[in-house]
Amino acid sequence: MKTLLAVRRTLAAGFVASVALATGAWHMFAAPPAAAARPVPAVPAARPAAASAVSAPAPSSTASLAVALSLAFDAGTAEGLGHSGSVYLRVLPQEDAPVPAAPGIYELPSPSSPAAVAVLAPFARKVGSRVGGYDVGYWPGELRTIRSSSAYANPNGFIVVDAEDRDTPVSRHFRLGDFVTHDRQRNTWPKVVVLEEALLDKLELVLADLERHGVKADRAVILSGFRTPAHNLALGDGSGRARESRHQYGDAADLIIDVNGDGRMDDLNRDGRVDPNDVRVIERAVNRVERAYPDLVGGLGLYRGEGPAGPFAHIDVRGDLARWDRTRARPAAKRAARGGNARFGSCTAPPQFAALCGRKRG
Ligand SMILES: [Ca+2]
Ligand SMILES: [Ca+2]
Ligand SMILES: [Zn+2]
Repeated sequence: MKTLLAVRRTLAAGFVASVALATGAWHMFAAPPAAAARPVPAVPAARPAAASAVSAPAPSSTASLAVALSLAFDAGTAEGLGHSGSVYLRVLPQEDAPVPAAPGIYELPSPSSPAAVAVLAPFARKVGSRVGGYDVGYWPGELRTIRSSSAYANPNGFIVVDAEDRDTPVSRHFRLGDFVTHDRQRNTWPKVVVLEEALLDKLELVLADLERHGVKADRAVILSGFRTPAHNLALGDGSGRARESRHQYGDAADLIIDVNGDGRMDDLNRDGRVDPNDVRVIERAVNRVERAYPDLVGGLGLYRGEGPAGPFAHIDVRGDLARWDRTRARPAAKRAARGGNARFGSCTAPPQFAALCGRKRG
């Protein structure tokens, strides 16, 4: 369990390190191989300055680690990453880090929006069903229960999330804690999360699109983000396809728009009722976003919602267009008997979406 502990380092400001020293908490900042045992100097935020700094021969101090990771974040603008410019988290496989860096969340200095780099713990850190002390189960690719396809390959690594990392902003509207699995290991830290930047980008684009179309969408609630295979299997999803759920791959989220903060989907179409027609407002936004950004194409599921949150939408970025509708009350068994989705080439959708499948690009 110790192997994954204490990987959070806040490199943004020297004073944080100073406070850590003053309070004797420096050990919390697990020393990477070459970390200097000194307060971390403030790191220049400007990317042009960082460019020259990183070409220096020895990227061995904690400061140059921060500089190098700032480069890895490189938004190119003062805003965040992605088409939306609203993604604040760079997910970085450990082998792609510009300098040796321990897995963890590195918050970076940023002149405007928040910025953080998550250096992944390699998938090989998983031993049996566990990563450290956290039980995740087995991915379909490990069990070979699924056709081999890159979309269903095992994740290449894990974001290690300690309790205090939950508040790290990952995009304009979401924090890292929104995506952790809601399972029985409530007090087990660190947890691991799989989360794709493209999902965050798509969610932000959908919210922005809704706002542009006059729908208040400044607050969304993720009902379910990443799900460990163990938790996913325990839940099932009523469609018999739980084993393949994109939630295990960090590119799916179930969400509601909840600007009024009552924990229930808002009346998005303003007809005085909260019902599946409100999820269809999200559906239209997702369709527009996918037309504008074909690289973010993926699944959209509409759910009637039996819980207190009411109807909700599943959105993912699996790479193939998929659509399904669970807004009509129908027992799962009957639903299965009727066949549900049909396949159109590599596209899976109810028959009424066949035209959309035909429009699929890239
Ligand atoms: Ca609400
Ligand atoms: Ca409504
Ligand atoms: Zn879902």
